[in-house]
Amino acid sequence: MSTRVTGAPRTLGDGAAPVLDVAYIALGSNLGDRAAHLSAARAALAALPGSRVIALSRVEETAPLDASPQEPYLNQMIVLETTLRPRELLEALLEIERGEGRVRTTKWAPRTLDLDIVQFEGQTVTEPDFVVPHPELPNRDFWRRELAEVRLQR
Ligand code: A4P
Ligand code: MG
Repeated sequence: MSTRVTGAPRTLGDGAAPVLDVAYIALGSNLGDRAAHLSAARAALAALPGSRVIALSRVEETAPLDASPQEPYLNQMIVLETTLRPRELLEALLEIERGEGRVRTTKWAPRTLDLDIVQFEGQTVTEPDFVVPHPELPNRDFWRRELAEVRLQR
């Protein structure tokens, strides 16, 4: 699997240090070898250009939020320091999902790998197809628990 993101690192000006964002990324899987999909996602995130994993929560098993019968999820939160712009990061996450065989069918369908940007430190995104903080954050106890866990490591 390979992930390619184009574009030079952002800088504040000539010779200035690159602009670093801190992104809180939720990993989820409830299809196939769930642990292997999360493991591949961790490796792919760590290998993104201009990026470094600075904290990660434990992997936890959670009951599916959907009322329809589904397998339980493995969930984990990762904190990524990155020079990628928010949109570049989202594109990279979608490519990592595809690399793990993610096929989009219906909303909330079982998935090999789901990568959601839950929060950025110090910035919000409100675009038609891209919203950060993730609108579901208030409704997901496991994300809030994992956020608390990774914040203790910072
Ligand atoms: N998108 C918009 N904002 C964001 C963001 N902050 N981060 C867009 C990532 N993507 C964002 O996502 C659809 C589109 O959302 C993306 O292409 C991107 O442009 P999707 O993953 O194709 O759709 P989805 O996952 O079926 O729907 P949605 O609403 O994204 O669902 P979620 O929030 O991903 O939740 N139960 C348990 N226990 N654990 C889980 O992790 N996850 C889901 C899916 C359902 N039930 C779960 C869990
Ligand atoms: Mg998603």
